[in-house]
Amino acid sequence: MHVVATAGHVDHGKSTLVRALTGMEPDRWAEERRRGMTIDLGFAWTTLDPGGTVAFVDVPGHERFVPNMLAGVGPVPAAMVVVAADEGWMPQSAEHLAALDALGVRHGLLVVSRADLADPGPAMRRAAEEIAATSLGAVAAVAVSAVTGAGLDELRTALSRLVTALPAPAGGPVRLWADRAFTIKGAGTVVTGTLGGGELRTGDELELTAGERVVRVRGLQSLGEPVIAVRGPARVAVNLRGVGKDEVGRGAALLTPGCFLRTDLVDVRVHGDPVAALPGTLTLHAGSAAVTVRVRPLGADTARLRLARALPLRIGDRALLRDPGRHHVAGGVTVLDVVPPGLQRRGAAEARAVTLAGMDGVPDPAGELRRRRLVRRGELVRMGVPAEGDAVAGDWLADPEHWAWLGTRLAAEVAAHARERPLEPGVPVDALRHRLELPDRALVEALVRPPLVLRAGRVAAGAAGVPPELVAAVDKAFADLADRPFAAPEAHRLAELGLGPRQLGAAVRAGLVVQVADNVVLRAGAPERAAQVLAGLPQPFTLSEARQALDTTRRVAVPLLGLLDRTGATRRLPDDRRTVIDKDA
Ligand SMILES: Nc1nc2c(ncn2[C@@H]2O[C@H](COP(=O)(O)OP(=O)(O)O)[C@@H](O)[C@H]2O)c(=O)[nH]1
Ligand SMILES: [Mg+2]
Repeated sequence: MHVVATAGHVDHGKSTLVRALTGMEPDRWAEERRRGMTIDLGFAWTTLDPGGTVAFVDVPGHERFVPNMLAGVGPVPAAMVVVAADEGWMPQSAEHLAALDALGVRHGLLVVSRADLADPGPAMRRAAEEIAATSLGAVAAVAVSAVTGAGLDELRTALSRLVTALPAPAGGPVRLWADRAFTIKGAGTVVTGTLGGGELRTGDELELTAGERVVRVRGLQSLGEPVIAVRGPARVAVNLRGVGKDEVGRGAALLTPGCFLRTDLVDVRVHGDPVAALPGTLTLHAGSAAVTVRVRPLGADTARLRLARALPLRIGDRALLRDPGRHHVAGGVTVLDVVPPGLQRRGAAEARAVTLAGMDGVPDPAGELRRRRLVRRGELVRMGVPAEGDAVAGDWLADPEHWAWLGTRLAAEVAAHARERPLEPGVPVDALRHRLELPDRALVEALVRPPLVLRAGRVAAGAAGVPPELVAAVDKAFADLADRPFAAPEAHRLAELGLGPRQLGAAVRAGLVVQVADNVVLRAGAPERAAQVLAGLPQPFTLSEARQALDTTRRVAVPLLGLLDRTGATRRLPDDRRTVIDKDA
């Protein structure tokens, strides 16, 4: 199916043309028919050969109803611009065209209507010139009279050409902007909209405007017929279970879960009026939604928009800024960032303007990683950025350069800690998470690479090439002795854990433990710390006093003091007492 919107000034014959092409009445409301004027969006369809089914979104031309017009054209890729031969180019001809241009609509057709009332030539020349200067470019033009039927066959042919030349529909997630919601007795709430791309199926679960709320598709209709599935672009009516009509009115969106976030702060490029000339408050029209925004200029053509209500916007979205008071389309916007950084720091706004100058709204995974350094894959996807590549931990993606720098910082923190507190078995993971300002423990753990080792919730300097089983066995041996740094695991415990002479030798070489006697090992650094503890005793001290101060057994204390004597940390006196040798003395 193809979807084409009408555009043009009130009373120029848009609805009449849609009626002539489809045999259907696009004006749905009694009031519209009574007044002979379109107020809200109308829908009708026909089949072209070639081209297949074409659905029309017929828009109101009156200046009061421009917001309705914008809700209709927002998601539509092609437009039929209608100008009356007898009236020529009028204010809403210009405003509607400006809207199509702002939204970047690239496919269209010019129809000069009411050709039985005046020579269509002048209106056609003027309109063609105006259109050529927009995103639509040079378009085919047809003169028609709905009264005499002249030109209607040519119009069908031109429409066939237009729709067969439309680009293939985008796949990807569903974002159905609601243009209507109503209640059907017995069926519940029905939402209609133009599905731009993606596929909807009955039974699908969808997020309602990227809220936490998930709704289920109870039934689908397209062009008045029930269907199991529908692929965009298409007009669809979605019957929802357990949803009130007020929750899904115009401007709401039904979304593929996990693919959109709601944002009320976006950085955009403005195509149109110079940013410096924009008023501080405008209306942003995106999809079928219209919200008030505060405009903060950043660069010459970039700005930050603060939305009065959050919308499910993604990087690359096109939207439009309008000044409702002046009936003026201020410009189109391309969304550059939907989770922009704060601008509190001095000079941040200037720096941001420079960054935005280099962005074009085409999702750039590497660039996003470089700017964000660390980001969850799911969040990038919701921003509209395809996030391939390996996660560094969990679903965290990292900029490679930043990740390498973090690895270096981690090693430096661990080394500094080991120098300051040689007896502690490494730095707790949480402390490192804090120091490195990381959002997740898993990131710290993922940064631990040899010679660093992760054991018992701490990161320590290990030795390269130490088998992890050995590290684990040593950790287990000391697990019960965490508060007694000078206690050695019992010999039978070492044997149980498979720590024989060969394994202990390897653990000593790896710097995990020091051996003070056969089958007596302490954590690396324990002798140095013992000397510090002993220095705090009245000098000289006895073996028994040392044993008590170190909260250990004779089995450890005797060889440990022997080791301290040999390394020159203590001196044994003739009466068997010892003194600590003050190195600074
Ligand atoms: N003579 C003549 N009148 C037309 C033609 N097309 C539309 N009209 C009349 O112009 C008026 C406005 O038409 P309508 O389709 O409602 O315009 P819209 O506001 O653009 O949708 C109606 O009275 C139509 O009958 C035409 O080709 N010839
Ligand atoms: Mg109309």
